[in-house]
Amino acid sequence: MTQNQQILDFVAKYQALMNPDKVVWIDGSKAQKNALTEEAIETGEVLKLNNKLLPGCLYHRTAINDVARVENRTFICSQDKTNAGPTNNWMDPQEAYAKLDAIAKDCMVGRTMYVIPFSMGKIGSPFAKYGIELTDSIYVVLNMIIMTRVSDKVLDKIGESGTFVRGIHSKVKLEEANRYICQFPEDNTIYSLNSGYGGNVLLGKKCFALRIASYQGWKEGWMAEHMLILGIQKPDGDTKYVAAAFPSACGKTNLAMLIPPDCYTSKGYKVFTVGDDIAWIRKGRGGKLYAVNPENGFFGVAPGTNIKSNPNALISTQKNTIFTNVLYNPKTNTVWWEGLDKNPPAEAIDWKGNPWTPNTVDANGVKVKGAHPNSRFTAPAKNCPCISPEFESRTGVPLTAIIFGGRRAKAAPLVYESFNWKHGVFVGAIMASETTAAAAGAVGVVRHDPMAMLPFCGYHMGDYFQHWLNIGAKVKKNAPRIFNVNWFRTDANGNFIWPGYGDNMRVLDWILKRCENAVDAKETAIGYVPNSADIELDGLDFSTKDLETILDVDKTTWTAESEDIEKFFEKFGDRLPAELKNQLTALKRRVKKISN
Ligand code: OXD
Ligand code: MN
Repeated sequence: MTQNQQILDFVAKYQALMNPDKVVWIDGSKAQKNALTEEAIETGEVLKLNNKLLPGCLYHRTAINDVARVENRTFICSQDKTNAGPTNNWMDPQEAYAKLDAIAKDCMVGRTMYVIPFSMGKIGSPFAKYGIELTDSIYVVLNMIIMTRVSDKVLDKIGESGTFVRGIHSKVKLEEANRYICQFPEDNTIYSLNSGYGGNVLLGKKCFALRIASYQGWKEGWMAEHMLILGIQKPDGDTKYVAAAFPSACGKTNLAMLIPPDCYTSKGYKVFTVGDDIAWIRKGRGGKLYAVNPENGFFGVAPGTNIKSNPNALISTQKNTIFTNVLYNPKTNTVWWEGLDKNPPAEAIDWKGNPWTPNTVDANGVKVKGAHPNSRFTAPAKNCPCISPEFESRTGVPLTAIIFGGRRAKAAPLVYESFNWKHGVFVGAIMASETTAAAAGAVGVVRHDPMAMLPFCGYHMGDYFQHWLNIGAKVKKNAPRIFNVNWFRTDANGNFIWPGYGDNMRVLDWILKRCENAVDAKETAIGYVPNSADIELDGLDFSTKDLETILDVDKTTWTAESEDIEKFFEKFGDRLPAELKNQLTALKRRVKKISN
């Protein structure tokens, strides 16, 4: 397959350690993919779904102890502990390699080792970065073929540059106690053992395109971010691009694929999806920031996805898609999940493989979910009806705005704009959000999640903040404007106040108008907040008064918030940029002046 000695040495080293019966090089061809699919169907690793209703679609269940990213078992293995920073788990690289090698020894006996050459970003484009993942899972191979650009051409490209990210994955025995997701940023290496869940094992995604790439970007002067990218085409045909960072399972896929309300579509507005999870951003033509989506598919959360909430995502999953941990309907040989529709199958098999009916309850009488809350679809990006014509762009799309957003029942207003780039970096750094099922652990707990990168930043987060400030200084007046949104404010009964989904277009519209200096705003302690009359409410049963309740900036809440930020910032010690300390002091001063 290749004469590149570095690649051959890498494969040989882990072949010798893990001792597979066979080594298969993945070439990206249809014929090989089909043969592997047939093999996985035969062994039961995947199930072929109804070819009429879901052509080319497969179903898979992971082990029940292995359904989400495991942040407490994820490590940044930098030579110097302080370089991993206070927000990452750290392991000494020598110790980590020794520990992982011991676990991996002979783990592929009786198995095949697949060698996957893949590209993050369009092969040969200025943004592209290459990797090789070794794995003993056909499920991983089939997912990687959807999520990245898998091709033997990558081997030639690596030959030219000589550098690639080394990914080693084995299911080993799927033991929780020996599950490790280790990143070695200084070695361009990822080592993932004892898991079969996407976020831990599709090494191109979180491990490479965020953890390793954020480190590469820091060293090379660009950024790898946990952001969707979308384009809004206005009636005059001009398209503006926006990137938005939200923590996992907070609606990035829904926002990326939104369908605007009638009052916009009737005027000719259209939304195009460039990416739903990861953006690589760098300075380009005209001194502006440009973004690409380095992925080739969507690894989306299934529950809650339906023909109303996100028709584009649902349509994307109707062919050549892999469903993981959703409910299986044996009668129709199809799948179902909570929130798909109001017609669950009368008898089915739940995500754990147990018989299920809509009335199944557990020992405590609580209804059993058919699909795991973090069940997923892996769908090719090209299936998406609103995929952007710029999806394959080699140079990316110019960013007009960057949006940060968390899931906050209180505190953050529906939308506000930062005063400038430096303040915008502060706004990103103080992001907090309620935890979701995308990561193992408690759900609904508010935690600080700067720029939605808490689980994904491959180096010291204080240095990461400084990197953001440096990038702003590089693009100066051409910097995108920075905003914060919160779709998740709740009323006294815990119900969401803002309708969200397609109606978020109304907020994006305000954001674009701000970027064009076409609308005024109220200067508040935390930033510029819309005048309620400037958010389009046409066609919505939502009064200006309702809007005001979610645009308020409350003194007591923000006083508590500032104290909490201060505590969080203390973690970073002297690696917290002075600029952010000054921003906090200024925020506190402004909050004090809020009149009740
Ligand atoms: C994801 C995640 O899968 O953030 O995108 O967990
Ligand atoms: Mn994500």
